[in-house]
Amino acid sequence: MRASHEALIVIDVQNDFCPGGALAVSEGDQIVAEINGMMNEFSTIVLTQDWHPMGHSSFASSHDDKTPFDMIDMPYGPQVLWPDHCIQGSTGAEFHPDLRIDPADMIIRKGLNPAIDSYSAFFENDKTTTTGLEGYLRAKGITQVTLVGLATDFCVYYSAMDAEKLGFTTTVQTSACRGIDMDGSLAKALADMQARGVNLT
Ligand code: VGL
Ligand code: ZN
Repeated sequence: MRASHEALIVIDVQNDFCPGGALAVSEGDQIVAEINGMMNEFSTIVLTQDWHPMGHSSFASSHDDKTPFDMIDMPYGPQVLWPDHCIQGSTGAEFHPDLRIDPADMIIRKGLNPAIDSYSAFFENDKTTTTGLEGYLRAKGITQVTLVGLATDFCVYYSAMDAEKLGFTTTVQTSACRGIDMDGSLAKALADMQARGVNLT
């Protein structure tokens, strides 16, 4: 068992990020068994759930003449445009059916604001709007976090970078993560995390 100041944060293990889903990550489903096993080790477990309203501004379909994986400039900075995914209440937004949900203390939903995407479990992509996760973890005395889930180079990456910036000792267990790898984004994310002091195992 890990110490009580450690938390496991499971990022976006949802149907749409698994094979057959709207924004499928290759082998996204192959991390579920490992994550389920890790849940036995931690006394604090947080799951995140990408949870977009229909017509979300991060969807290519919400913009004229744009296709998935194009970039646009949003008021808060550059933004990748995605296929419609993780729409609130849809099957695609549900957790993978084999993921253990019962041990979770907390489920954080993100990406609800139609105007702002939210990769990180801590802040929306404007880098200021909080999800409340930091306060929750601090209130529970958590100082150390281990992140797993999807996708390594987007939501796991942004969450880990924020966790580290906020002063949590941060580990990404890469064996229990899979990436999208758009234009080398996976290698860049891993290098950035390493440079920042995120532990990769
Ligand atoms: C994610 C793109 C869009 C992720 C979420 O979970 O990594 N990526 N929404
Ligand atoms: Zn999303």
